[in-house]
Amino acid sequence: MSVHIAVDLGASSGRVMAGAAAPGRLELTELHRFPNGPVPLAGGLVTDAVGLWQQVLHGLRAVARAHGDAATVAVDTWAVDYGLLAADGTLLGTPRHYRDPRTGGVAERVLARVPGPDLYARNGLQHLPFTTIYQLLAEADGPLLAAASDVLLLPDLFGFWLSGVRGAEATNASTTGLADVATGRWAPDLAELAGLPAGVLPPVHDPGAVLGGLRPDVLATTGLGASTRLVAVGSHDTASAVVAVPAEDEAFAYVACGTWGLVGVELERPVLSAESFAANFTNERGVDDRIRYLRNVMGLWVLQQCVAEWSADAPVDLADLLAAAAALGPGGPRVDIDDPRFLAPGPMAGRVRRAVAESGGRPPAGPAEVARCVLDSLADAFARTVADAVRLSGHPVRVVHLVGGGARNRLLCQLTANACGLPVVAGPVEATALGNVLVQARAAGDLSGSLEGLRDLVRRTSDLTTHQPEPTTAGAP
Ligand code: LFR
Repeated sequence: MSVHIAVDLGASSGRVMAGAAAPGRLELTELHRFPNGPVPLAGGLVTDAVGLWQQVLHGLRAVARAHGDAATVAVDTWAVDYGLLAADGTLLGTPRHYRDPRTGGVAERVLARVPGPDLYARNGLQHLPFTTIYQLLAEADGPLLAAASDVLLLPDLFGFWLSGVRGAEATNASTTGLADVATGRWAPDLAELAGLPAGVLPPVHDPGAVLGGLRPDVLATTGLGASTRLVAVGSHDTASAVVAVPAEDEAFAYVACGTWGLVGVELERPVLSAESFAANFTNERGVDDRIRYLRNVMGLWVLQQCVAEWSADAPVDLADLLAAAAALGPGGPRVDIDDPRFLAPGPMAGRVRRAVAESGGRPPAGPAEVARCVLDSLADAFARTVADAVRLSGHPVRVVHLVGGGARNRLLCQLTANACGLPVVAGPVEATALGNVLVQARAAGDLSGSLEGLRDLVRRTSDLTTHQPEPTTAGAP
């Protein structure tokens, strides 16, 4: 079987995986993993893109050593962030991180000019303060945008460094606020709204496109062969994760849970109703032109930040922490986990305690109580969002698939099953890298057919755990 390299850069860690797929077989081996996160710099938050690139090269060398060569390589990362390129390919500045405070108040400026419902009709997106269109407006206050010849979304920036190709992959383009929800292509009126110089958005291509060979310098430093091709996959990590949801049929909801929890259903067509706008649901583009109808829930970020804070005093054993949180039982305090106060990095446990106190509850005391409060709140938000997705789309659901790193957290999976009143199938943990590999393998001709066939393969080859709702605590379906 030929080797397909998945470069998967997540919010808290990146990895380079070697995958292979054929009818009835799907394999994935991790060759390199490295930490990632927003880097505080000069009062802002940035992504260390060059540091990540160095790690990617390290991973590619490991693949070449282990396998001799690879047929294809593809990159996925989180959405909305970008780098600016000069005409000669120089990276201008350091890509800002979407949690950077520079977007404060920017969305409001846009919405004063274009009513929210009109914007929703054009780009189909939920309101998030850090969507690319708002980041670019903030960018225009600085010196770099005027000097840029291309705005490249992060996976496309890594693709450029790998191959020299300047393009925009469609699933990630759909998260920018600059793409037409009806066509998935750039909308000139939205680019104008963002004040973008003409021509800085590169041509959009679909997942599955074979983009070209690797640069000679990349071949020389990694040991990969001249026949290795860069392929476009669902370069938005969530799009790749949804490809690898091990669903048996279409009656499923998904929770792609890592640093974020992306909760929704897959549809053939966008939902642009007034109710959908009011509920802040998004219509992001999936692989094979499916619609990822979902909402961002804060995800494991809040717990990750709490653990980072507690670890400064003494190392925290996550398994012990979760066991202590599980032992506390149900009925504890809850917060609105989507409260914007939880968005920025920093000491989080105090924010959780204050949020509980403000709503009249008894603030959680030690780490176990805080963790339990965060996970109960998260499970409630997941359940509310699944119910909203079903109600707003009319798409029936019999099961919830929880994929990504959150699938390792048995307490979260069980609480989600209880809150949803539906079975939760947990796994695969590496759904994003699997979805990345599957689309490469299909582009290379190792697999064929629809997403349903790819999902069937994931179901038959992955370790999955089903959590049934517990009868004593199950919520209304
Ligand atoms: C998940 C994710 C979400 C996106 C957020 C910010 O990793 O890609 O889908 O809304 O990160 O880019």
